[in-house]
Amino acid sequence: MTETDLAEGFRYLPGYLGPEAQAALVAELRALLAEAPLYRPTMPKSGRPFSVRMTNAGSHGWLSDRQGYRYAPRHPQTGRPWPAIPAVMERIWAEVADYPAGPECCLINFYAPEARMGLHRDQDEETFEAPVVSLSLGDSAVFRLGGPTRHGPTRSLKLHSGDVMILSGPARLAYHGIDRVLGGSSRLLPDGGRINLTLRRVTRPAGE
Ligand code: MD3
Ligand code: FE
Repeated sequence: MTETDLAEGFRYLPGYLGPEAQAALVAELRALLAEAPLYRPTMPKSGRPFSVRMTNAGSHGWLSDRQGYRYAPRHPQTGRPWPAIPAVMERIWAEVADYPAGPECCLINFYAPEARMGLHRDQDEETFEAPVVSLSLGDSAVFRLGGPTRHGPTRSLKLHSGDVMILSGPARLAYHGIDRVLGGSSRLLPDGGRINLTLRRVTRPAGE
């Protein structure tokens, strides 16, 4: 596989969200996390805990537990519906997604400095026609992007606070993960760590 194959459908927009908008979003996320607390998902079957803690906003929240991966309308611990997707995330989707329907899931991942995310694909959605759009906040991280198979070539990219990535077309089903977080690299979050917000369309819109 060539570099262009790896890159097809992958857009990287460094510094897309400026420092003031980042700080405003962090303030909004504090209130959101009070309503929908971060929890630690577990791996299907093994029940091994993730190192990343998660919560969601939107109509469809992505969950992992012993039963498997799925989307659900309510927080698994509080039983309450997920909060609304922050307006700035809806705005980013409208600006970059080039897709006729809105996002249904805003997965919020919190990485303490030791947390990682192993190589995987996002494939629990009904449609892959819509892109995945992600925003990084806080500490920088080493992101790994591969291709359509688990054992093919990969490249690595440092993600910084405010960076946006768009994965569409062939890249939508690419393997990817977070190798490590660079603790102390940002002062956006007073207690450190990294937040990633990932927007996904889950259901096929009418007409697709
Ligand atoms: C590349 N999150 O939640 S976001 C995930 O930084 C996830 O927390 C990582 O992978 C994080 O599933 C990476 C960027 C991302 C999201 C989806 C992708 C990259 C992707 C789908 C295909 C290829
Ligand atoms: Fe992913």
